[in-house]
Amino acid sequence: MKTIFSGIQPSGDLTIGNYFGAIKSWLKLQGEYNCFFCIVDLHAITVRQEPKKLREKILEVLAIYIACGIDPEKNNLFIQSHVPFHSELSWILNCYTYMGELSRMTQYKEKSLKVGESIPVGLFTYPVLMASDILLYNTDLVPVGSDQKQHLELARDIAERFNTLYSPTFKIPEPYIVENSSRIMSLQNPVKKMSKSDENENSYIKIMDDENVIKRKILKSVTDSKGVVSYNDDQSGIKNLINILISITGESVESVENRFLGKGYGDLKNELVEALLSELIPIQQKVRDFLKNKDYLEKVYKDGANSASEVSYKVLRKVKKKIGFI
Ligand code: AQP
Repeated sequence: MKTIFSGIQPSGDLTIGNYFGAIKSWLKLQGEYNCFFCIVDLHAITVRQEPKKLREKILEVLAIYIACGIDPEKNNLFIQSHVPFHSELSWILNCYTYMGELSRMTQYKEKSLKVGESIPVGLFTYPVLMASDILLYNTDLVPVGSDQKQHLELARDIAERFNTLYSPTFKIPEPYIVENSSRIMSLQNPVKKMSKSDENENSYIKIMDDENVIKRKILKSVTDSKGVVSYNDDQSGIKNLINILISITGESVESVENRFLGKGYGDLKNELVEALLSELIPIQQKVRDFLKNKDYLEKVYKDGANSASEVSYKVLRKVKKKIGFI
């Protein structure tokens, strides 16, 4: 079985972007791949987090993974900071990565603009930690959206550099393009990715948003003045709403366009609200139930950390030996 590594930052409330873009596509991978699905808390602290909220969000993300159908018996679910080898390998690989390479990372350029003058070094070296996450598990495939492609390229470069300097040590990971997984855009600015840290609450829908909030946010979403339900780049708001709808129903774009011939945006929005509610409400109930069962969640993340440690320890030990540590 090939190995897949992926993770989500508990840096806020997960959105339907995380759900349709990551978690839902993971469901198709379980059973067919050896999957490591991580809650990347070390990444989350590259921007300031409130400790109490972070603690809550870490458990909530775990509960969301399981409630969405990611089976802890079939996959490896763990919390990144529980496996200290991530930080350890990250330090080592920092010494094999160049300032120039990290300065070119688009996500760093964008995120550093948001934090003002005092830019945490962690934000700059974030891609090295991500490379460590991936390389520690002999990962074959990494599901990546377009925004993470550059980071994966860097992970490959670092691994190849290390392998050339010493001898083959790291497996070189490949990107895994998940079929029919779509990029969900902001509801207020549909040319921008939907993001949980967006300042405008109306731009995203949280997996845990309640019924009225989901309804309000969809009804308020930005559209255009054309008045025709059509899937094209000039109508990015409508395109985004159709993408969300078909991510739930599996219907084709053409079929949606045909069904809405002669109908208005209000009809599309109302149907989308219904579809979202029927998708999210059962998940929300399960999340609440799992969050009441802290013992179960603790068992899942402890078991996950143990088996992740077994694999990653061996890779790290090999690295240390190669570079001359005793
Ligand atoms: N809008 C999206 N559409 C499709 N996929 C998305 N993902 C996130 N947003 C969308 C996918 O979720 C996984 C990891 O998410 P993350 O939270 O670790 O990082 P992120 O991509 O930076 O997400 P956010 O919401 O924008 O986080 P913040 O605001 O904290 O930086 C990835 O698989 C990603 O593709």
